[in-house]
Amino acid sequence: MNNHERQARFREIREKVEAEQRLSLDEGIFLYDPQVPLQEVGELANLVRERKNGNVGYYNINTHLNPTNVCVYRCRFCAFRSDLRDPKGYAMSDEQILHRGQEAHENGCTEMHIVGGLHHQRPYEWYRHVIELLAENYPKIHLKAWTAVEINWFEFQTKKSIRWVLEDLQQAGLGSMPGGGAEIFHPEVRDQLCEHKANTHEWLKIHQTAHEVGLRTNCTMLYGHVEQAYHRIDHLIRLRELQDRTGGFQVFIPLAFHPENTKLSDIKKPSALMDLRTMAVSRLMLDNVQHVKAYWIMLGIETAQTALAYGADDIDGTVRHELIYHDAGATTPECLSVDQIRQLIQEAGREPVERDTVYNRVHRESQDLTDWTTGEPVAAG
Ligand code: V47
Ligand code: SF4
Repeated sequence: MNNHERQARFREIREKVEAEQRLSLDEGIFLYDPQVPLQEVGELANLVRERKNGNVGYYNINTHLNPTNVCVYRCRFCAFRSDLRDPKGYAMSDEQILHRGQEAHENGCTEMHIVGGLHHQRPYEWYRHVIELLAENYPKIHLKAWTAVEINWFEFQTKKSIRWVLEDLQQAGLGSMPGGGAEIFHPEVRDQLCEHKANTHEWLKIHQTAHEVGLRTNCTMLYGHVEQAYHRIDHLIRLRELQDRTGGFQVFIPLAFHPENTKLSDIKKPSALMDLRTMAVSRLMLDNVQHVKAYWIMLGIETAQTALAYGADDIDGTVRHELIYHDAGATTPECLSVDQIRQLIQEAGREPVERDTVYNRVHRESQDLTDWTTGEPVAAG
């Protein structure tokens, strides 16, 4: 395709986006062509972002909890997991888990993001207990927990249906599900990364069932390893098709591969240009998902700020105790204070808005962070 043809093709795509028409697989792949100026793809994504979410830049006050890193699987991109007998391996006690809950409460967190490994010796009841323990002691903190990979493991452990597992976890206090474990759906890639864990059909079926039982969920895509543009767009279209049926995805999070300490450590981390293009193309393809998140821990602060002009409207949270990206070489800080996160959104020209996990605005009495259970001032971040 020569330059003239490329410009004509882009004009057609622009007209479709302006008319709120859906982009095709071929059009998505075209937008990944490095000859198509990133700036122009970004501007188009920004149009959609502002149409859907105005000038708002969302963040939340949250913390992470990884109750165990011991995992029966060995995904080739994972630096977090540990073998059962490895000194790095751990499984938290109730006291340690409650301590994290208390810390989250004192820091004004509205959310705990809880995921981990699939421990060889911990039964389903232990994973359920983690939720119940926190829900009983900290009932106002929303528990966004267990990826579809974990739910699939619980199904295997309990020999019950997906619906049974999800409803049982809801009863224990589960509030919603994070988007991990999606990786790349296309078998040409998935089979190279993580052939043993929940497959594409199972991942999608679990999210569909979660939506049916009233749980909102998030969705992700792991990019920048062995996949091609075709696989990324195929992945986005599979998410878009499920969203057409259920409407239960609230946010999409593109996840940039971090190679350090993984079995794919010879691959280079994706560039900021790739990060921004993926953000923008995702915003353009996923016309039926309300939010796109630039997860600052994974992107780095500067790229996450820039992403707020390339389709993203959310930067995730203050975060604390993140392991998955830091084990894989992320150099971002361990957490940000509320002031810092608000400032970085403002610097990007957006209006910082605190949200809860399901995107309700959180109204606090003043911007000084107060503990929402007691009204007392708390130290943020
Ligand atoms: O499923 C693991 C990915 C996911 C690496 O729902 C890696 O709000 C890059 O899903 N390099 C877990 N990625 C994280 C996740 C997530 C994060 C933030 C917010 C939300 C949300 C979800 O992280 C895994 C996998 O896809 N991952 N190792 C790595 N080395
Ligand atoms: Fe286990 Fe999850 Fe790591 Fe895969 S990505 S090895 S399932 S902890």
